[in-house]
Amino acid sequence: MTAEMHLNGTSQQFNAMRSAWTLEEARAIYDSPFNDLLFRAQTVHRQNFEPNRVQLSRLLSIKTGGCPEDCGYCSQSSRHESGLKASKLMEVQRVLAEAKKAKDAGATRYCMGAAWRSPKERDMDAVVAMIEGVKDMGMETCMTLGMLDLGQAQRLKEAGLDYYNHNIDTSERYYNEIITTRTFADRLDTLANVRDSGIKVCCGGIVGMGEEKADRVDMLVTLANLPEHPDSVPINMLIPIEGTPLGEAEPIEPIEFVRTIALARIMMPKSHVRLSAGRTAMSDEMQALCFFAGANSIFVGDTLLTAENPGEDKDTALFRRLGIQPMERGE
Ligand code: SAM
Ligand code: DTB
Ligand code: SF4
Repeated sequence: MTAEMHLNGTSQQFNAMRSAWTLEEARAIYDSPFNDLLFRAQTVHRQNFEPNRVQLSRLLSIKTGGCPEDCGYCSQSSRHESGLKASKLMEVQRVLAEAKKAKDAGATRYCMGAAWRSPKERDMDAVVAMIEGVKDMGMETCMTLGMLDLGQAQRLKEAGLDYYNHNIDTSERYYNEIITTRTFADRLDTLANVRDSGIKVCCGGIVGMGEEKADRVDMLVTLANLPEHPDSVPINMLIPIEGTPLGEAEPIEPIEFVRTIALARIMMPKSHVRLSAGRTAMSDEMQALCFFAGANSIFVGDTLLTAENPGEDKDTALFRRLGIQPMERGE
């Protein structure tokens, strides 16, 4: 089906929860005239969400650096010379004190990330206590701890975990250029374990890693064709980190980035599309276009896991200028 036919289609067509997208269809949408693409993405967005509401998530690195994996973009891999100091798993009480600050600043979801290949048995009690503590504060909980087997996913679910973040990062074709220590299939296995345990899936990727347009489209088609659309789809713009293999990567052209957001919105109409890493390098106008293209979630706070984020003052000012309000919990 062509992009034009879609544009002339009924709202039913716009809104359909599809999970059998072809690469050709997706490519035609991605390549359609920018105004048509944005109009369509905004239409889908309005059919499924309050158009002027954006969900706020806060990240905390609960275990930083020293990671055995070799992800080419990451400051936390022990294989790169990024200069980052590795630290042990944070104490539960410290994590909860940080979570309280995030809640007071308006975050509705608290995402805790660890630089692990996968969690070790000895760490599970602490991780469970973190989930329980953050839930007791009334925030949604999210964790990103690397690969999970089904038993681990079930244990996190029993602790009350709402979301698990595990990204496919790029297309299957380009994947081996970026990561060699875990496969694309490993990632899909973890996503299946998370889904089967009843935890909601947060899964997206990174753009601006030297991939081609076809890889961006392919990555989104993989996400949109999962057995269920991920509840959250983080789209990260590469933050080039000195000392990593991608430290000198050419920045992505902003219009291409906005097209990626729009395609995610169109193919996964009910998912929260998160304008994720890389906002410090974006103009206000680029972020505004991303919101218009259907992004409706961001990370708030001065830091992501290890890299910079715009911070509360800048985001409050941007939201005021754009007339955007934070989403309530569960919206
Ligand atoms: N270690 C866990 C894992 O990889 O599964 C969780 C943390 S990892 C840092 C979470 C995600 O952050 C990565 O999959 C990647 O998509 C994103 N990310 C990491 N470094 C980034 C960078 N420099 N720029 C943009 N996104 C990045
Ligand atoms: C995701 O897709 N992006 C977040 C979160 N999931 C864990 C992480 C972004 C990390 C950016 C680089 C850093 O802070 O080191
Ligand atoms: Fe480790 Fe995650 Fe960084 Fe990969 S992205 S090196 S798994 S912390």
